[in-house]
Amino acid sequence: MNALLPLPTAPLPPGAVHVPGWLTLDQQRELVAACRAWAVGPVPIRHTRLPNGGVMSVRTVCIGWHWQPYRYTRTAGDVNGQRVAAFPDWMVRLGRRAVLDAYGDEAAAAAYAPDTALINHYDGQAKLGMHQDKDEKSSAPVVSLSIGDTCVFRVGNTETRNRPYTDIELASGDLFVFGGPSRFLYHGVPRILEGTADPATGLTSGRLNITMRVTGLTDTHPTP
Ligand code: MD3
Ligand code: FE
Repeated sequence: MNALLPLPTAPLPPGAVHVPGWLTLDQQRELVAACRAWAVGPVPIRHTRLPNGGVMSVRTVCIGWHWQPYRYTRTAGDVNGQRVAAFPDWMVRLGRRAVLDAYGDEAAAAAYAPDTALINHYDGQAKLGMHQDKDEKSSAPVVSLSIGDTCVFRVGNTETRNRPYTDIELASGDLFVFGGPSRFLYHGVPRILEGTADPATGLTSGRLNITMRVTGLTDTHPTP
């Protein structure tokens, strides 16, 4: 019975908001150009090394603050020692519009002050295992923007990296905001749907994901 009907998608947890097609093609093109410049330097995009000796399949470049497992610093001691590029004001404004459109809360949007972004590039084989983002000393929302190939995005729970979770697809131009009770959810990217991108974004292959965050750090109170 009903074998030809799609299964209903489980509702997203409170605080998790998906806005498909939020970015225009022009905005995607501008973001691709900005990310392409940041990928060159001052700290080049690279596969992050993990403390266990492994290497992430995703390539990452950071702006504002540099993330390496499991802390933020201003300089990239695990890459070339340079200070990362500044977090631009235009991206703060984009983050505020994202929070406003996701929650309809003008006060929350005005108060949102992202100071770092992790920019991930996935080739067709790259994956991101289930994890929590908890190196930030703030529970402010994370704003995620996707460009290029569609991916399967796994939205988990706050207790374990295993079930229950829901798989959804994130396509080019989609906005996802994780705030409130969803801020410390386990999540991951089990699969890229290779070749699904519209080349008009300027991205020649793979998937680009930008996550804006609030580190909760200051230069007078950095992590040691
Ligand atoms: C939910 N990136 O960079 S974006 C990451 O597609 C990361 O590159 C994935 O997970 C990517 O840490 C997923 C969506 C996302 C990002 C951060 C979150 C979801 C989140 C933080 C808390 C809860
Ligand atoms: Fe994450």
